Amino acid sequence: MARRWTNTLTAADVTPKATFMNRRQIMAGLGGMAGLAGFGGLPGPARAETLEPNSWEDVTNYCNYYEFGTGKGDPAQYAGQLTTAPWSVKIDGMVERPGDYDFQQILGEMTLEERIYRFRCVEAWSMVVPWTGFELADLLALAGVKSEAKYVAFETLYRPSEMPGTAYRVLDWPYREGLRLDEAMHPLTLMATGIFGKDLPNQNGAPLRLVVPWKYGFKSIKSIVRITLTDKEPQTSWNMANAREYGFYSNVNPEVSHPRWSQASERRLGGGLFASRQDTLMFNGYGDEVASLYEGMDLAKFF
Ligand SMILES: Nc1nc2c(c(=O)[nH]1)N[C@H]1C(S)=C(S)[C@@H](COP(=O)(O)O)O[C@H]1N2
Ligand SMILES: [Mo]
Repeated sequence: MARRWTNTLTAADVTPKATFMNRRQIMAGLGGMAGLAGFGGLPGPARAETLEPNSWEDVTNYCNYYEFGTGKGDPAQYAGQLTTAPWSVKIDGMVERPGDYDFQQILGEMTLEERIYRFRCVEAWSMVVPWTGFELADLLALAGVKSEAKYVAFETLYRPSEMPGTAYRVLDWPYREGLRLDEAMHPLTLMATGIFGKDLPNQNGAPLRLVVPWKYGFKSIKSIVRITLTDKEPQTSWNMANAREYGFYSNVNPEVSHPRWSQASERRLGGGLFASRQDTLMFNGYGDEVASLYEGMDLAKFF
């Protein structure tokens, strides 16, 4: 197998271990992990309530991945044909060490953690998923972010031969997403490589996808092949498709309605007939951690 890794990095080029450890210890301290052995730092609402994960069946059968069709069951049915090895991620733009980073080699450089996050989709449903992954900040440190970079743009693989849904122009392929650099560097922002302690199933975005727990689900772009550091706000697929309905920030906000539906409450998936509707929390419950990122911004305007 051809290695596409073009850098000659040593551990010393990556975020120093002491820095990792500090952050890990801080997260663990905040998490107060009583009774949740097996899972690493448990940021956000996990420390205030026991988040009971959804079932494997819910998480892997009720998906959004339009490259395989727009039905919630389509990804589970069609994503199996996607080839995910070898896999490389191009990191380019305003970075010190641009290149094609081999996924397996990235994995070897990263500290893997397990975290339970409440995951919120825009169509007023939510799930709780135990993710495995590493902090996006650590991957960005590998490439070395230049000081002029202000945003991070992401792209999903576009491979029509294995992605039947791309025959339909429901979105402008490849699927694109973006974050402001401070959002990308936030310790809650995860590059997920697994769920329930197993590798990510294709329908959930193998081999690596973003998870930004305080934002609506569509920010969590799947099967990433390119990460570009830039000084301009990146274009995003849903904003390109319908700018009135989907903004760049996409923070979970019960006070700002989607033009076609309220965002004030959500249905927790998997609860069957008696699934409780619950009030949606500002920033999906992660406000203590992330509200400061948006201080002074009008969140009705920057939705
Ligand atoms: N490439 C790509 N990424 C994507 C999507 C998609 O259609 N294509 N859908 C998004 C949406 S709308 C949601 S809600 C989440 C769903 O993630 P899940 O299927 O793992 O729950 O993936 C997001 N990432
Ligand atoms: Mo979504």
